Amino acid sequence: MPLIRTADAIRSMEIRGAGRIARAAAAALRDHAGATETTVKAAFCEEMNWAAALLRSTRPTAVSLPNAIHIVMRGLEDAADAEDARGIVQRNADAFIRSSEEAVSMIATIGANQIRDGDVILTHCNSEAALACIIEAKRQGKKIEVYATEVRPWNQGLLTIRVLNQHEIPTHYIVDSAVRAFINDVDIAIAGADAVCSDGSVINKIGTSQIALAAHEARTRMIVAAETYKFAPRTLAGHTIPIEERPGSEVLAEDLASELPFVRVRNPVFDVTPAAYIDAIVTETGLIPPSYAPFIIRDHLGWDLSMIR
Ligand code: RI2
Repeated sequence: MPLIRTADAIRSMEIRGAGRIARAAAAALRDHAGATETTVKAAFCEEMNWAAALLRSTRPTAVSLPNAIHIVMRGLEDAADAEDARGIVQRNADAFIRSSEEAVSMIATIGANQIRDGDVILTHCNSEAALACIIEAKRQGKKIEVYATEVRPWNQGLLTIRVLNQHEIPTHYIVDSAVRAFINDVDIAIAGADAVCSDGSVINKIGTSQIALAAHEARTRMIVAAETYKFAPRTLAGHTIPIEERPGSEVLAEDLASELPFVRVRNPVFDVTPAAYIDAIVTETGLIPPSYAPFIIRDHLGWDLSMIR
């Protein structure tokens, strides 16, 4: 898919999910590098930096996106010439896409160990990483049931229940506001992540923090499935992650909204779950307590921490 088309698809959520947008951005950079014909290194780098900035601007919250772009663009400035730079981008992108897919498989194996035979699981939104754990538990022969939320306003829960049904996993489909009513029937809640901050807090689909609160009150385990490239290096320096707010028309039809001039729709897409409400994070490097987040950033993201601005 060409660069501008990929950027539009990420912005409009035609391509969505923190992992999927990261892989789509990496593929777009790789293909753009191939399509950029200049033989002048400086012009090539300028074009790629423009492409990277365009992709970075599409969605502000999922750290997977800037991290993937950073990984793909790494080493570009040190290239001998334009051809060398092109090869660096293409190899980095392919390696990132491969490692991102392998990370989901590792997370599936590690996360499935947290699910016991007979467990009732609650999941929210449509997370490839969280679903991989559930599907692997089923593949291992564990008898499991799932509660899946609807996920207003985009209804990503519909994608989730299709996947669960395809794997013949008995599933209860519930509206978002029914979580507390069912939380005592649940043994473990599993969510994905758009970003993990250095203090171990997790940014994920709006509603995740309410689920974590309900789980905490009911003494139900809450775990998060997140690849290491979803950890946010700049949060080590105290930076916060902007929470995307999408148009009110996604929540309330414009004709109805126009009849209600005193009503303003708020539509934040993500929320922050404090580390205290998360029991563990499943990464491809192992199961970690949220307090281990800074070490993931230091040891697995390849950032020069002294350069963080
Ligand atoms: P994976 C999604 O964001 C959801 O918040 C989901 O939990 C998260 O990305 C992680 O998804 P959106 O794009 O990378 O639906 O695990 O706003 O698939």
